Amino acid sequence: MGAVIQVLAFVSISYVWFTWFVWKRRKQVEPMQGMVSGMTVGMMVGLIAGLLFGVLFKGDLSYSTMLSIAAGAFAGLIFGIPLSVLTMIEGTLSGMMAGMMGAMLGEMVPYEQVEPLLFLFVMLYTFCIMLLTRLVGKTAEGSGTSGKRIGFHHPLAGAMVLIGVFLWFQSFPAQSNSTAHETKQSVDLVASDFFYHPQQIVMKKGEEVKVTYHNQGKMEHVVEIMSNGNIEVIPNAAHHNHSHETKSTGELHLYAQPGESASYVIRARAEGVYSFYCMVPGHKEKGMVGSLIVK
Ligand SMILES: [Cu+2]
Repeated sequence: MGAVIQVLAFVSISYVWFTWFVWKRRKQVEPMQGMVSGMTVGMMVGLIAGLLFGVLFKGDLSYSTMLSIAAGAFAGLIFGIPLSVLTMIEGTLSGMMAGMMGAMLGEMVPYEQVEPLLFLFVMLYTFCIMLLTRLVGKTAEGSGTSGKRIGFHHPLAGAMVLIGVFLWFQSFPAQSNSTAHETKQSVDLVASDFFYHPQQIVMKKGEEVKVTYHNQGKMEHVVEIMSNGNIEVIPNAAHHNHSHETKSTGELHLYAQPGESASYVIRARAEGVYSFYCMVPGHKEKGMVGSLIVK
């Protein structure tokens, strides 16, 4: 979630900066510029916050919508206060509407499409802020009160900022919904009535191994490794749901209904030969045993 915090920080800081920038020039800003700025700020903040909240609180659309509406409305309102009542109204309403839409987007868009969408919004936001800064700055300058040339006068400066945002987005870790850390080896263990295939699993001491157990039998089967505490399950590394996957319940215990699979990532602390077997009464005796060799 580091990326989310970075984006929120970037949006907040540039929002505060732009609000301050306009506030300092509130006497010279043309009403139309103020209105459009308020609308833009409310809308972009609402949209970006909405998208993020929609993703963060996926499944609870009313909650993410409330938060996003509040964020957008707040941004638009605060921005408008030094300018005019109309700007306040415009900013607040734009923020509310965009927050609502952003939250819906976050709720609906699949995870892998969130980042490109977020990138698009942040680029648009950055571009709008730069453009408005330039317009407001120019007007203020023209009226002569504020002689300082702040803003993006040189077209290259604007391009640099946009390239910066682009590069910054490239630095985000690629979103992956699968295992959090790299698993070196993976083993498929098939169970049927009444045997395991393979009957022997070989792994290296200290190495993480993802064991995926497929129950291809007509009955429920279990894989239980007798490790004497020498094998540990790496938490959160496994059981990410493919549609038919059930979670492992016990420590070294994988359970799956007929036709389903389950997986976990394990690591052995000590060399040795350990056995695994099916805990369903009678199955071990019928041949559901195997060995796990740790070298
Ligand atoms: Cu069994």
